[in-house]
Amino acid sequence: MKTLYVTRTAPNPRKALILLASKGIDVDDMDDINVVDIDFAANEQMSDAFTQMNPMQTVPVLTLDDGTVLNDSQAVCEYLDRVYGERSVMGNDVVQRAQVCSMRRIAEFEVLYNLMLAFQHSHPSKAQRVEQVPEFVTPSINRAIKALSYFEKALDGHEYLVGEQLSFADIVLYLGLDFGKILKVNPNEQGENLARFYQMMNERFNIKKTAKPTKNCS
Ligand SMILES: N[C@@H](CCC(=O)N[C@@H](CS)C(=O)NCC(=O)O)C(=O)O
Repeated sequence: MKTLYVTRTAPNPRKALILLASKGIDVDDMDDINVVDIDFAANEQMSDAFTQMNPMQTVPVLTLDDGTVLNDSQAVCEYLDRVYGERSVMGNDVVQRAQVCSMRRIAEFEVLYNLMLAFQHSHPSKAQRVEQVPEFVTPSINRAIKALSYFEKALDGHEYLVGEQLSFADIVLYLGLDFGKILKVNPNEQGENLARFYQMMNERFNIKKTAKPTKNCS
């Protein structure tokens, strides 16, 4: 049995959950993947057992039947994309794959990661994890907002970032926009194309859609 370790509210594990959802797969209904929810509030990612498996103390992690440990969201998503579902969200041909890769990396490094850094340098819950530099917060948020203007233009006249179908680049951009809300970056105020894109993606992939199923007590 494979095991997928996630925290369902955090952007990097959400990539894996949304990727599967975009293929019509409910992670909690998979026959060969067991899902383990890691509680950040209880610092479960710092436990000895988890640290032994992933010394980076981050989620997502996917462990395979032969004991292989994939401890990075890109690796986990590449694996899930190839093994499950019919259509790849990483691109259907060589050029599309390259385009998805390019858009995904810009969304990741310029938008999502700058916002994550701003969060890590400002939120009390992360004080244990990083040496917080408050001066870093505003420039990081501003850098993310500046990069969003690139995507506002890219989405002009287009539903998705690459081609006519949803790709992994869209998923990462959506997660950047959604995470920005924590830092008071309103996804609906970054341009009309981004607002439309955010609403479309949020309808399909908001946090509730991939939430932990509640136990049936009957
Ligand atoms: N490069 C890693 C980064 C993963 C990462 O930073 N995950 C965050 C959640 S989005 C985490 O696990 N943080 C643990 C913590 O803040 O203690 C990846 O993309 O998988």
